[in-house]
Amino acid sequence: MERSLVLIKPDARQRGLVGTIITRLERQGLKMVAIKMLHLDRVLAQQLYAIHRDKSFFDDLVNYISSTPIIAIVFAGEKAVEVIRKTMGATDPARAEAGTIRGDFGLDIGRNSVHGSDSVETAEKEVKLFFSKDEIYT
Ligand code: DAT
Ligand code: MG
Repeated sequence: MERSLVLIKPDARQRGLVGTIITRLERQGLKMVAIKMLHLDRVLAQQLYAIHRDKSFFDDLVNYISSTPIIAIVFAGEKAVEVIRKTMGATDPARAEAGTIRGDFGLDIGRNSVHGSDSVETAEKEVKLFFSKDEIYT
């Protein structure tokens, strides 16, 4: 079964959107197999976003995701990575379609409410960054 990491970012957690976002993902048939709330340290934030190291927005991104606690979730299901990316919508909420999480709740390209792994390979790496084996249920 495919797995993927979802993060509910500070803007969404602060506005009380955790339940709504989880519900939208569960409605797609995805099963939650791990969940925790955590305040990311900068080292983990930099690892998560290592691919963006050279981008102009990297520091803002790391500062933002480690600013206040977030919710980390592992979802499992058929084509979980793709289903989550579709349910999230485009990176920039201004371009994300209505009915997607980012389209409906995202504030701007930085504060876009959710993170979802972008490929099956990335997903496995990201799941391991956030969860130990015994924290994930089958
Ligand atoms: P996604 O989160 O859709 O996978 P990404 O991997 O390209 O998008 O970028 C990671 C995060 O970085 C994204 O959720 C928000 C931020 N970001 C991306 N492009 C940005 C930009 N041009 N300016 C500011 N922040 C940006
Ligand atoms: Mg990405």
